[in-house]
Amino acid sequence: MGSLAIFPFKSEDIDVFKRNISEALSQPAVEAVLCVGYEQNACYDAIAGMAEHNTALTVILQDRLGTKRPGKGDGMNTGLQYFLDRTDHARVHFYDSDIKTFSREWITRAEHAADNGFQVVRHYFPRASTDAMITWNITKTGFALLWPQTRLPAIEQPLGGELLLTREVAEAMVDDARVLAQSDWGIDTLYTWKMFNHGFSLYETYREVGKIHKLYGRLTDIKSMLIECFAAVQSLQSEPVFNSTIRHEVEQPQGVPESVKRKTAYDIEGTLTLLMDGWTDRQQELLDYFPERISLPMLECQKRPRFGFMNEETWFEVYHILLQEFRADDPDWQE
Ligand code: GDX
Ligand code: MN
Repeated sequence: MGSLAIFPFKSEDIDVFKRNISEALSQPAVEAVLCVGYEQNACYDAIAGMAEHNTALTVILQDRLGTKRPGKGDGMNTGLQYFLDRTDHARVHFYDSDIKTFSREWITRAEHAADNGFQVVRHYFPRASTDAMITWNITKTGFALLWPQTRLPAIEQPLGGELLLTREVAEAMVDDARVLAQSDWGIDTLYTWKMFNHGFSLYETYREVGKIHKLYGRLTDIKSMLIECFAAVQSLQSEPVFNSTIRHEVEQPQGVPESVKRKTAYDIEGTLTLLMDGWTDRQQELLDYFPERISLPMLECQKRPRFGFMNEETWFEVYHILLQEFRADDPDWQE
């Protein structure tokens, strides 16, 4: 019995990562920690070195399971398969390895909710005002627009990598070919959607310390995440949702720490020029899919960056069009 804690990782700050592993190992419900690496790099070697001195810690490389870009999805699914095939733990936790505010308390709170009968526990947290833009603009928006009658859009953190699953939930995930195929950043969207559609009960804990983690430079750094998360929503759009509701409890948000209030999550000045640069003829033609009150200000971006016109209503309209027309593998659409 007991729990397995999994950290997917690529290349992270080794001190932060090691501290997180130690926190997880020190939590009484955790019997083992599994780190799933993208490749054998310096970070992998450092964690493998730590594992030599600790029998409860295992480090492996991710398998090629999916059909999309090999990314975090292959990492998480490799972890789930290990959990099911190689252990008999009752519960599995996932945590990002770069969280500076992580502690064993996160695990304790999730375990407590699972003790109360919840099958899935997700953590949500106060975010810097410019952080979690993909959560807000892509995933929550997509769920709200496609399944407004359900509780899917009410899930506070549908994209978070911090969650607990009981064994039956893990089994349902790897039994679904679409989930296994989603090897890229779209994995979190697929997990959330699938868990909801299966009717698994969900508890969301509020982590007041916030998720302080590695930040981005220009928004180009999350270009692939943006596209892959949108494409994941798009791939689900004609799927029926069987449940309008599930057992779902959400902790009330408490305070927001000063450190989170003051943080800027990316380089805004560096990002603005992206609106101006590199327009091709074809990209200009693709604007014909949109009404003029959208296409004209977008065209003007070549002379000066504009974005004030993109209010909530306009984004709603754009999102609808993108669901129909966007081609995730087309470089002009990506830009
Ligand atoms: N094994 C493996 N393979 N791990 C990966 C890979 C990969 O290809 N890519 C990233 N990771 C690890 C990474 O080392 C970290 O531990 C975690 O996955 C998340 O990656 P990070 O670069 O920190 O992404 P970010 O932007 O923090 O995104 C995470 O948080 C988002 C959020 O907070 O909303 C990630 O879990 C997203 O899915 C989530 O939406
Ligand atoms: Mn991160």
